Amino acid sequence: MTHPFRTALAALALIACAWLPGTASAQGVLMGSADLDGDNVAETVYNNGSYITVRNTSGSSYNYQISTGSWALLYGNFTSVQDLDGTPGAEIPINIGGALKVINHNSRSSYNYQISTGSWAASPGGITDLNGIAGNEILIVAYDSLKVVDHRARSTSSQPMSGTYAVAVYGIRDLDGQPGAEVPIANGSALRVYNYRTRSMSSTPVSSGSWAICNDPGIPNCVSDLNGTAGAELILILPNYISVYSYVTGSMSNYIINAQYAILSDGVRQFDGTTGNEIAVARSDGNINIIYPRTGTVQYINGSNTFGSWWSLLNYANLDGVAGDEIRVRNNGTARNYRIYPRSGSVVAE
Ligand SMILES: [Ca+2]
Ligand SMILES: [Ca+2]
Ligand SMILES: [Ca+2]
Ligand SMILES: [Ca+2]
Repeated sequence: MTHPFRTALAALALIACAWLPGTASAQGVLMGSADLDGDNVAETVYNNGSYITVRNTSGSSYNYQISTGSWALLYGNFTSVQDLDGTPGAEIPINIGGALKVINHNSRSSYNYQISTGSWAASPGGITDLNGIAGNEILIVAYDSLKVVDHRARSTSSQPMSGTYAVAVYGIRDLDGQPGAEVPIANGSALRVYNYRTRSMSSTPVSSGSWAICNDPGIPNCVSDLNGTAGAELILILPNYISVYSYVTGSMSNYIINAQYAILSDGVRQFDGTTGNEIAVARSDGNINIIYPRTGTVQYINGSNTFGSWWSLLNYANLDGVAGDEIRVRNNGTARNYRIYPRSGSVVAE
C-alpha cells in the first residue's frame, strides 16, 4: 500500500500543531481563562515565569509583573479566579510568598496585601461572600491567625488564633440569617464562629475530649437549617452523643445516642416535611436514630426482625406522597429490602 493519503494527513497534523497554542508557546503556559474586564468575553491568562500575560480575543495582551521568586495562584489553580470586588470581571489572586497579589485586569492594576512571613493558604471554601457586599472575600489561614482579605475595601483584617485550629470548610455558610457566610472553627476544646460582617469571634466550650464539627462532603446538609429559623445550625460529633449548635441563639442541645454511631450518608435531610432538616444516625447496635432538632426529640427505629443489624443504605425517596423522605435499606444477611417510614416509625418489607 502506498501512503500519499497518510502523508497528507501527517502534513495536515503538523500544520494543525503549528497553529494550536502549545502548552509552552511564545505566549507562555496556559493558566486558564475567565472574563477579567467585565465585557462577558473571556480573557486567556498565561504564565510567563516572572510575569503573567492576559490576552483578549482580539489578540491584544497585557503583562503583569508578579515576582522573580516562586508564586502560585491561590488553591494552585484557576478556581480561585473570582469576582473579588463586586465590579464585573474576575480578579486573579496570587500567593507571592509573604504577600497576596491581586491582579485587577479591569483597571489594569494590581495590589499587594501583606499576609505572613510564615506559611499561609486560602481556606478551601473560603473565597466567598463574607459580608453581604458584592464581591468575594478571601479567608486566609495562617499559623497564628485567621485573616480576611477584602479586595473591594482594599483591606486586610486579622484575628489572632492560638492552639491548633481547623476551619470547617464545608460549613462556611450563613449561620446568622444575615447576608454573608460565617466561619465555623474547631479550636481545641472550643467551638468558634468568625463573623466578618460584625468582625466578631464567638467561643463556646464543647469538650476537652475528642469532637468534631460535621464537615463532610458526603453529608452535604451537615451545616444547614435544622430548626426552621434563618441561619444554618452546626452538628457536633461527640462520643455517644450529637450536639446541635445554633449560632443565632448561642444554644447547644445534646442528643444522646448511647452507642457508637455514624450519621448516614447524605443523612441530614427532610424526613418530617417541616422546615429544618433532621439527622439520621446508624447506631453500632444496628438500629437507627433520627434526631429532630426543631422539636428536640430523638426517634428510635428498631431493626430487629426487619433490616437487622447488618444492612446497607439503598436510597432516600418520598414513598408515601407526604412531604419528607422515607429510607430504603437492604438487609445484607437476607438480601431483603425494607422501607422505613419516619412519620410513623414503621418498617415495611418490599
Ligand atoms: Ca471584579
Ligand atoms: Ca463581599
Ligand atoms: Ca451571615
Ligand atoms: Ca436555623
